[in-house]
Amino acid sequence: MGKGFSVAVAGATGAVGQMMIRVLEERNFPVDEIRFLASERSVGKKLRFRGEEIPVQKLDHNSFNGVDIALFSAGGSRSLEFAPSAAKAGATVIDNSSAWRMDPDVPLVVPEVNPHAIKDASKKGIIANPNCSTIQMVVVLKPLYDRARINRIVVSTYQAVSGTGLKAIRELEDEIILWADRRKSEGDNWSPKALSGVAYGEVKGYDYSAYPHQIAFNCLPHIDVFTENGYTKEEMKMVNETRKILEDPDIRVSATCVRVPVFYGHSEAVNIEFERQISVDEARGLLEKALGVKVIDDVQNNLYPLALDAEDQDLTLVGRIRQDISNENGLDLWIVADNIRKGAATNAVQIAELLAK
Ligand code: NAP
Ligand code: 12T
Repeated sequence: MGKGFSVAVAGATGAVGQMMIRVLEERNFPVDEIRFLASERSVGKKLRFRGEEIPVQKLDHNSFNGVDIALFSAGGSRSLEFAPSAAKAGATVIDNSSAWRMDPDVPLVVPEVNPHAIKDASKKGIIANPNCSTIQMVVVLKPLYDRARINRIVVSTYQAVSGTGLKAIRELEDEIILWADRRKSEGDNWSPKALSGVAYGEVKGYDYSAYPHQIAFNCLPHIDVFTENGYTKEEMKMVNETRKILEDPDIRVSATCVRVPVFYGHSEAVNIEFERQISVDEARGLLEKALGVKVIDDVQNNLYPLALDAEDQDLTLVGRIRQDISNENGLDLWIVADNIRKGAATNAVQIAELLAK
């Protein structure tokens, strides 16, 4: 072997896996050998890496002999089943699912925030990548937390369909096309409500649906499954992961996670109550210097972070930085990032870069 690593990508054919492959190429990660793993359905497919066609293999317990770094994004149940095998074979797993994130022996890492946490990677051979919505929020919160501590966060998210995977991206596209086709064929008889109440599967003639309701022209306050306390799992990930990454179990967090008809880029309205007062100017100054953050905050010129501007780049955008008029220790922010890049693939490859050092 040369100076590089043997890397496996589990879930290589998916939305996140495909982006992991691109980010490994873009960042010139030192790869000597790469293995692409997915389900049986993908065996026979080939994926390109640095101009070379590489066949996809079926993910199984013997996939990891000789692998140094295994990037997992094949869903939580695959992570639970196969990450320990990868670790046993000597690989360090960087897992994108929620399966291992809250395990006390598994570091939960955002390289701009808590790179030191990877020191515990050897405990289980697994490092967890946080949830996309958590990553972009803590990248922005960290420099503010270091200055003024945080008592409480109230966050509402506006999450893109790409977070659910390739099937959901296609579903939003299909619903929009169906809407446009009907608009054309029905002319003035058209009502924009015409799609609502119609089971999407019935209209399409087949039944697959990524969501329990139409997502086009809609907002669904429902991401992942509901839990006993009335919050969804996605909302509780924001609570628990934020505390773990900032290493402060006392931060209070309340989240409402909403799916919106956007393809790429999660947006978040975040209200923060600090322990000490922090001015807007001070916060802006800290964020302008923060790693991985770009301040876009010029409302006179209609400039604020937008999902379409976050798409396909790695910075977390923050704007609408303002004093909370209801709380002297409060600030309000609008935070946007590409959920598939910084929210998943880029963060995972950055963790691999920490390991490589
Ligand atoms: P996706 O587009 O649906 O892709 C799923 C991938 O998993 C595909 O490569 C698929 O292979 C593979 N897979 C599914 N079942 C499998 C099986 N039984 N054995 C082996 N491989 C299997 O989904 P995605 O958006 O890329 O997300 C993948 C996972 O990443 C999610 O489940 C989630 O855990 C995680 N994720 C994390 C974040 C984050 O917040 N950090 C964001 C998004 C996703 P085939 O093509 O062969 O079916
Ligand atoms: N259900 O990594 O649907 O825990 O957008 C990320 C995204 C789970 C995760 C989503 C999800 C995760 C979603």
